Amino acid sequence: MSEGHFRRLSPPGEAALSLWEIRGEAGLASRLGLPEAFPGRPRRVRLRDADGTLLDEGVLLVLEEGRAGLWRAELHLHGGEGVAASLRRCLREAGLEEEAPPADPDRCRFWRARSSLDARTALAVLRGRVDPALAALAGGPAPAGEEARRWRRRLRWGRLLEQPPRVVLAGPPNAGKSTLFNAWLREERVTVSPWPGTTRDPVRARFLLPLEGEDLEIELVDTAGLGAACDPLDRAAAEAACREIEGAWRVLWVLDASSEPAPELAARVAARGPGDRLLWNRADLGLRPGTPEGPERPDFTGAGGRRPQELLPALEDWLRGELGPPPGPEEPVPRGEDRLRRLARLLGEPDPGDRG
Ligand SMILES: Nc1nc2c(ncn2[C@@H]2O[C@H](COP(=O)(O)OP(=O)(O)OP(=O)(O)O)[C@@H](O)[C@H]2O)c(=O)[nH]1
Ligand SMILES: [Mg+2]
Repeated sequence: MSEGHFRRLSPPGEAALSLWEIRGEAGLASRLGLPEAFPGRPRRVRLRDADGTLLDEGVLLVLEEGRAGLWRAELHLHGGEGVAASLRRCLREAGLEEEAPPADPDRCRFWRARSSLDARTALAVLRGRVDPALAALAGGPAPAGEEARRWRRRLRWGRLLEQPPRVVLAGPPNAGKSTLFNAWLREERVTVSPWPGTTRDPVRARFLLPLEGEDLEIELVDTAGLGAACDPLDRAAAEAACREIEGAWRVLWVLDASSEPAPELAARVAARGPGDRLLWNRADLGLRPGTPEGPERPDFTGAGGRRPQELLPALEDWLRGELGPPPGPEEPVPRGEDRLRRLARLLGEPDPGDRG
């Protein structure tokens, strides 16, 4: 018969701390060599195995003691997998059985939040500030006017937080896309070379965009140059780039400022979406004569490779402009696919996919 149960509350993987729940009958604490602690009052503990070898130092928080002879506590230890293995061995030797971790997607979303806006909105859900607002919306008449507009904005932000907006760098070979990609990430992430056709497979990486005192995670994609694809490898690379462009939230077309793009590419750039932009890059090498008007006119001119600090603030302003103001602290932003789907239905919207 089992002497008690334990489960890991915090997600596995590399982390500074890990949280464990242990429960069993009264007297379990002393059998495990844990000190007495008053419920609700954290106490420092040294975790030792049966031979007295120190395994870790942490904090014990007794949650329940006495009710029907039950003892339930949280143990907060260091987070490495080695500590987890020692604890498991120790507890199993004492006759405790491990249970599956709680399936609590809202808590996991908060723990795994990658940006401050992500964390804030995930915490609001966890604290029960969003579901009552959704329930009230579902119970009342269909929202209209200003109220509907506000809820649509929250739906859009919920989606942007669930799946970071994807910004794709596209353009001909050798226009400096990869150099700009590295500069934007502030990291030498991909190979850059003076030979066209360096990038083949799309490369994705994420960065934090500052946004009104908070930040939002953006996915940046570097792609292969689109040009006269002669060999099958070039063609496959260009097709992969096109798929990225199709699935983008926004596209930044990167052209070489000093040379005329191929007509097919120029037409494609001119037909770009209203939220997409055109950059004339490598402008330190000179500009081609005559600035075109209309959709062929560049939105930005600069040198992503030589003077990124002059270009990046304008590019980030563009993204902020496309995003619009983030939701305020009191606004209930739905998180998780289920809530988003429910809200979309209440608003009479079809299904996810935000290019708006
Ligand atoms: N002078 C100058 N050179 C640049 C600039 N940006 C990139 N380069 C150079 O241009 C060459 C091509 O840069 P990449 O970033 O590899 O270009 P790419 O568009 O990724 O090229 P592909 O991967 O072949 O499509 C490299 O030699 C870079 O050092 C710039 O702003 N000014
Ligand atoms: Mg490249």
